[in-house]
Amino acid sequence: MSIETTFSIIKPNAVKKNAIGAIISKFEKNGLKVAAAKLVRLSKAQCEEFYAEHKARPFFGELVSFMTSGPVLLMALAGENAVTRNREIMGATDPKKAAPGTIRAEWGDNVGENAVHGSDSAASAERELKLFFKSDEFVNR
Ligand code: FUP
Repeated sequence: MSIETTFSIIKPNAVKKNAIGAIISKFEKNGLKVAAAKLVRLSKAQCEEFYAEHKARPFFGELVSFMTSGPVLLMALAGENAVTRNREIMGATDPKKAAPGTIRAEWGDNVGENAVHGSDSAASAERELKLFFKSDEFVNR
């Protein structure tokens, strides 16, 4: 067991549903703490860089347009095995396949508008956190 920090986004559809509090509560009840957070509207360039690995996928354009369609909450989440734990709390990418009680089962609309993003590995978490947060924006608590 080790304390990790992972990167999370509450996506535009979940922000529109006014579910920020309920989603953060889910993280907190499951052992993760918010270590940094900001509510922003991402630019097209920021989204394209963030999702660069999906550039060739057929859904890339739609993904970028969805992620820039409204404000998102960017967060650093800290806790034991935070990367894996966050993925468990989020549920499967496709909300229809997400286990009951997971965030995507509750607030996801479809495979694209799936309420939250979470880093898929420690290396991704490091890259993604660096894209959006400066080192002095993290709080140890
Ligand atoms: P995840 O790591 O669970 O977010 O899933 P992926 O890395 O496979 O996908 C990244 C994002 O691409 C998803 F959050 C939503 C989008 N996506 C689609 O829009 N359609 C798909 O068929 C697969 C993914």
